Amino acid sequence: MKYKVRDIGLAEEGRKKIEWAESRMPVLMMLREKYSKEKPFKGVKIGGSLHVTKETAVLIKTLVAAGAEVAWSGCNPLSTQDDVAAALAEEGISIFAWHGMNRKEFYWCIDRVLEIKPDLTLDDGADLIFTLHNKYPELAKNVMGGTEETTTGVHRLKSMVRDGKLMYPVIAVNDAETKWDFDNIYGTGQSSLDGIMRATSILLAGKNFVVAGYGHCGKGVANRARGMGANVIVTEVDPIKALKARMDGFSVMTMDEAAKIGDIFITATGMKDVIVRRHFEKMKNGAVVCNTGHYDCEINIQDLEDISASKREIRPNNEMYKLRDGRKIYLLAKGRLVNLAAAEGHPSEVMDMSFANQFLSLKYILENHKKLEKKVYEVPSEQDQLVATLKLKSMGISIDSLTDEQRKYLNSYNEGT
Ligand code: ARJ
Repeated sequence: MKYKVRDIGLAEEGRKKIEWAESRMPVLMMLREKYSKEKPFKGVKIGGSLHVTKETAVLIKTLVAAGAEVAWSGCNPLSTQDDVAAALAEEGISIFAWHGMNRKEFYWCIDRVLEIKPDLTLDDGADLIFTLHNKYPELAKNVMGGTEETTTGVHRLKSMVRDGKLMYPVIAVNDAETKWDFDNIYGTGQSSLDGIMRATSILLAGKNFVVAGYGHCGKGVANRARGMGANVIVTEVDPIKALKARMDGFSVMTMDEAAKIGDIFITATGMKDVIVRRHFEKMKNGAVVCNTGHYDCEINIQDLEDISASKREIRPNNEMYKLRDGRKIYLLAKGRLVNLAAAEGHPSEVMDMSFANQFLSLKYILENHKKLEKKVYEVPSEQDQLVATLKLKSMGISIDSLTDEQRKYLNSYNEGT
């Protein structure tokens, strides 16, 4: 089976979305221009599991232009853009992804990707790597290496390394400065609000906007929500992050306190059970609850179901839960990451850098895998510098450079006060 998508007839719409993304991903297009000639991935099979969006399509097309054979599945049952998947299928990409798949179908798609016996893997959330290791260990032995897109996936892989389970080297693309300091902050900030506004169409100004988690993603969401005029409240378990949130001017309190006053709740922690039954029981009538973390474990939906008399979809990606006491709580995107399930994910401009890091990290593994160990690596620092330099160039921005004298000073210790 070459591909399985929702409707191949959506391909034309998908092609237009991809064309739009290509116009806003100049760094990846520069890499495509350069490497479509050199074809470093000629004869190389790449298995990918990453949200099927217009931006991911630009990455896939760039890998194929550079010579790779690619097979792909989504990395979340609700994040696939069906028209983009159709466009990729029509271009001959082996893609297995559609919006609204169930868990069984999700892993069926990953199994199809692994049928190409990949030389390199590309993951977002480590579900493909984990399946490869657990279900097809004989395949994992032949993989040169892989990459991981997101914080949650990197944590999962480092746990595998700790237990001696990782069978090949993986580069943590998430930890590239030109990924987390832009994608996680500005991307998650804007796209999460985008998802909330598409699913609710509510005014953010003046609302009590509760952000659980003040890591890179939570910080981005809190700042963008403040920019829209919301009264932002942060909850945390880490005293340093909580202090940072307070010094950044946000109210900080426990979720038990925030539950009583919040109008909109978003989780960005990577942790399970952040919003549970006792919080729902305190919430105001009409509260909106959503998540922007990678997995759908942060909001305990079973707890919400247990105290509800009924539920029905009131708007796309927006379910109205009617509680037994008459209050209504609105759950967005079934608790899955709201930015990709109810909107289109981060804007192309930040994914440009994240995916340039994906491309260059895969190329680095291809060229260096023989000397890499079975552990999680940072991206090479010169790669981070290169991605930032190319991005600035695409923006028409020039910066200063150190003189020889300054370089000497940088490495000296003789000159003091
Ligand atoms: C593809 C996206 C997009 C998008 O880089 C982000 C991250 O860390 C993942 C967590 O699952 C999602 C990923 N991401 C955000 N926006 N991937 N296309 N437009």
